[in-house]
Amino acid sequence: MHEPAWFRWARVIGLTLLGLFALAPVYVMLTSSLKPLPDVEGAFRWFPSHITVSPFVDMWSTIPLGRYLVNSIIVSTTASVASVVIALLAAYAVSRYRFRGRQVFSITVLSTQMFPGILFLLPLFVIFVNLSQVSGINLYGSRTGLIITYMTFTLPFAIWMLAAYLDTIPRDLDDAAKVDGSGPMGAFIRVVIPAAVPGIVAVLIYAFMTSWSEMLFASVLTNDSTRTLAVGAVLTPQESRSRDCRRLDGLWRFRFDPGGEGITERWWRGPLRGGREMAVPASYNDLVTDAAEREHVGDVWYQRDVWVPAAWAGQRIVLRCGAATHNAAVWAGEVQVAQHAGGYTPFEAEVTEHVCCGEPLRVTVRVGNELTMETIPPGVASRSASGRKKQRYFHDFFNYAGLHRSVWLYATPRSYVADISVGTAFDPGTGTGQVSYRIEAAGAGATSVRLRDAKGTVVAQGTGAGGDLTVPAALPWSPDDPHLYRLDVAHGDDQYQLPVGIRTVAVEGARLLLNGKPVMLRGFGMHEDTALRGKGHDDARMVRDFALLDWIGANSFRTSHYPYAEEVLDYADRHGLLVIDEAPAVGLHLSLGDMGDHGARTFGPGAIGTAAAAAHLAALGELIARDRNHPSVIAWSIANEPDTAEPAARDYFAPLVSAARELDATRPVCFANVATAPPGADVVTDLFDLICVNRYYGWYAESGDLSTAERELEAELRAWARRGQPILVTEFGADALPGLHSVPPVMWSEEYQAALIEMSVRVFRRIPEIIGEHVWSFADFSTAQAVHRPGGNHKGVFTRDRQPKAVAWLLRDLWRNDNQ
Ligand code: GCB
Repeated sequence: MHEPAWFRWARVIGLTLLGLFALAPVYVMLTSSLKPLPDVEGAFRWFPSHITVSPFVDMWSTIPLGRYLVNSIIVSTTASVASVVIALLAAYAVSRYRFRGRQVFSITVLSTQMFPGILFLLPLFVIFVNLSQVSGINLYGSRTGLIITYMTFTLPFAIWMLAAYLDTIPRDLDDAAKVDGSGPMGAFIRVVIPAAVPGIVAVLIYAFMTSWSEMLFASVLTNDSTRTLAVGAVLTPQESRSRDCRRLDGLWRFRFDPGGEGITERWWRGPLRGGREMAVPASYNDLVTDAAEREHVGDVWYQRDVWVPAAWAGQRIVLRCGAATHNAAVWAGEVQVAQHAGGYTPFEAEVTEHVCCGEPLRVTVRVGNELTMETIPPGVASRSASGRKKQRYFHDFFNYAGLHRSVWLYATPRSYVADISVGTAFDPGTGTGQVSYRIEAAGAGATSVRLRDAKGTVVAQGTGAGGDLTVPAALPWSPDDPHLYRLDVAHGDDQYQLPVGIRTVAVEGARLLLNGKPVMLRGFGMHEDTALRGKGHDDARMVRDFALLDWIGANSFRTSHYPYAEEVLDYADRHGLLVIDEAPAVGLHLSLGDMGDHGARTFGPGAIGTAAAAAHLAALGELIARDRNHPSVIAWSIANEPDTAEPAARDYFAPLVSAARELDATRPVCFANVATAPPGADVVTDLFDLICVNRYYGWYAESGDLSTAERELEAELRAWARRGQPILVTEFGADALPGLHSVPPVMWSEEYQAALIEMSVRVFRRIPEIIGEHVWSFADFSTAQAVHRPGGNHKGVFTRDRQPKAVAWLLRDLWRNDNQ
């Protein structure tokens, strides 16, 4: 038959497109990079910046990207085989038992399938994505999405194709197969399946391609920051009889990536070009001299070589990153081993298969600092008229970025202790302590624990993965005597030693009890912030900060506004500080003050929506998983100053509070309330155990008028007190430029700062429900450049280089007297 020319062309174009489509997975495999689409602002998003693939995460969580291909083949094959089996049975029924709607079925299938993909798939995709945004249910790029697409596309088409195929097999053959007594199923197996093999193969290929394209869509459109390929890291690396560590601090090769070329050009495949070096751990921002580099928005790359000790042969080798702010991907040699979102919690990946003991290993880390409406903390990046990428955010401290904490390479035996969680109880009446423990271990071997006192004497022991240890005449942990036991955990040949403080924390009425006794918290909201190093962890700064806390008589601090380095909590355990441990959820208030937009709504689609909520939940989960064994941590703070006057805040926070309680039922849960959500306006405080309030009467409110400020502060605190819950004032204070003096006290002078703090404390002492005062802030710190921030935020009681302002002496007198 004569084929018209247009038909030949259509066939060539069709086949070429099909070929390209089939090659798409190869493209992904070759580049091994999952690029996000750009953000498009607005409530209705034609293309979201990513599709959250959290339901896939469990499938992928343990599989490094290098094995993406194998993984997708396994998932796609399983899905296609399943759909072919279902389709074959349905097609047999359609073909052999004619039914009335057969033609309607054919027409429906053909009309949905034969539409050019772009016309049909794209609108469907946009609809799915928007429905997901609104409903919070992940319809695309999830298992649900996969099933829906199967139902709408693959299955009907496969049934239709196979039914047409089976129609060509004479029915007499079925009857012949039934002569010896077998039923329709027998005929199906003996005749239909063997005769339909070519059709089955064709449908299998079709189903496989469809399912793979599903996976591909989900992956290619996934912002890398939403997936955590590495297993979250919990146990801090340590040396023991069975473990060895290398801390990769020092100078790394370093390169800015303003054009976002690192991924496409695969910078991990060779030494980073450009000859720059960067200190680790440190923020890079204040170590450079170029303004655009200090304010860079996007990726930077770090790289170094490390010798993997020959003695580690046969061990399990792990690469761990203490904190990469705000998102990162890690390569061991050529293989991507980890990807992580969240700037203040550790992550790690086993790299045993990707290293050679006795040989050097090239470690490359891509660190991204961009904040979006789907990250925690949130932000918005845009381009200025000059073409520069700019980052806006809704919190006060400078958006420092880089490798902020140590990167480690460490080795454990193949069977190892993977995680430990302890809970403690103390009975002040009998003096008996309880330590309950749960061990997660991998590989063969027996698990056992021994609890030793400070002298090393075993006071209790147990076997197995979980249990309770009783310690008669226990020495409880407290700020006055931060007594620590040591839990020696063994699994197989592996050993891990965990410091344990036996203590209880409880909220009873309007009191906070530690070991059954009321405590008053005195201290600060702090920041990890110093000149040059920015947010990089620094033991020297830590030692000085704790020395000053001791000097001034503080017993407590809040890790405002993110989880601090693990070293800080270890130090707090040893030195008896009471810590409110905060998730990095700051700036969830899009209409606040100078940083926000007047009248902007915070929670909901187009603003802080389901993706941000998922990121928040993940950050909270990682915080609790990392810090739940620290006796110093007495409460979880879920967020700082969210807009809790907005009704939608309740639905946003309720699941987070439940998650925190589920993850750790032993500590109170709180958040720091903002001035725009006083009693009456706030819609969430009843969900929490403590009332924490940040109040700036005399500074942002009633500026310069301390007598009115005193009345208003007292009136508001008394209104909170009527709820009968304990109140912690998590922030109060005033900026003071070091060296600016004035009589009478006026704003910005050291005297005014002292007068405001003295007035506030006077009010607190009149209200019995107040269980603590945290001055904002411990030390001056760096902020984004802004007209109201002369060289940063100066609410520090200490200067940025940790010397006292006038108010420090006042607090010292006050708090040291309290302590006596
Ligand atoms: C706040 C914030 C804190 C700011 C502070 C200020 O309420 O929680 O991050 O630094 O006010 O000084 O404005």
